[in-house]
Amino acid sequence: METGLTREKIVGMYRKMLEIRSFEERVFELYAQNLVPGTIHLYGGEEAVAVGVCSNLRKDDYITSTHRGHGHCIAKGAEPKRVMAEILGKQTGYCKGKGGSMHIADFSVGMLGATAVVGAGIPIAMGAGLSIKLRGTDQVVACFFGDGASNQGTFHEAINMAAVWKLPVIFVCENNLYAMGTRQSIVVLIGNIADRAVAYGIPGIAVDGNDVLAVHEATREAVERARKGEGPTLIECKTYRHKGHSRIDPAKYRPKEEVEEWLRKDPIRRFKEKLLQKNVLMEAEIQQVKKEILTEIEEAVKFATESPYPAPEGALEDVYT
Ligand SMILES: Cc1ncc(C[n+]2csc(CCOP(=O)(O)OP(=O)(O)O)c2C)c(N)n1
Ligand SMILES: [Mg+2]
Repeated sequence: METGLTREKIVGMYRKMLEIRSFEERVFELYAQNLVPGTIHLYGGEEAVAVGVCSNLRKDDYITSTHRGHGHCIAKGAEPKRVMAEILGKQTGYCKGKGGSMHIADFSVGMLGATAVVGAGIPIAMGAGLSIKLRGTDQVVACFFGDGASNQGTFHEAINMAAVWKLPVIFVCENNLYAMGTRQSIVVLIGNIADRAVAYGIPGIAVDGNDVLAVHEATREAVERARKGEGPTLIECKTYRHKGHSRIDPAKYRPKEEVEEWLRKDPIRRFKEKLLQKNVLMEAEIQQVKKEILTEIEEAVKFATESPYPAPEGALEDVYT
């Protein structure tokens, strides 16, 4: 394949997408068994975005995430077993079980945190970008948010400020066509959210968010610009969530044909077919990768289910730092 990427890198990207998908399928089962406190927002169908973006980042780069953040965490290098423990509300989770599915942070890999407040991660990413600029390092921040979040005031304020100060931020809009049950086309009249970049004087690019290599390439250029001090980029990734907004949403507002069309564009299956066709991977290797992932995830489930819940006495710890 003409990608300029090593085979190891490409296989790693496939593996990461499959890991996120399998991880969440297991989370869904645990939810059905009543083992997950609160709700969950599954990322299934959007894996190429997190992986295409994060495969360009170093460990010391940062990301900010959303309510749909399991995939972002794992793509940035968080350990699945500690993500799983957090989702199950256990003491061994990244936030000692006090954050749960929507509030996972792992500073050790630059994951600055998920937030349930739509659009709240955008100014946080801008602030992290400012800290990088003031410290004079060549780190970057990737900021994930949805199409719905792009209609929040924070989008305008933070992107404009990042543009003016030429901050090293890659704004990644995951356009999955819906904000809860609201179809994007009835609340936004332009075809590409990326076109809004013009208003801030920065590059804006819309890519096929179900093509991990396309996301990777768009991000590679944006990261290069950011590291050189040339400022932010807005990347819109066109994608689709396979399931409803959250676990209680059967997503009846979506036409059947639309769902079927996007299922055919499944990013993992598409990438697998490409890899097989170009002889980058053989079917037996794919089976091996699957086996390894399933083993790893079962270990994560065991770790999480066997871990204790946090002690009530610790409820007020870590509230202020
Ligand atoms: C400030 C704020 N308003 C409303 C909500 C309720 N809410 C949670 S998720 C969501 C939709 C977000 O849509 P989008 O940004 O497209 O992300 P997606 O769920 O599609 O990934 C809404 C309205 C919220 N959590 N925060
Ligand atoms: Mg959306």
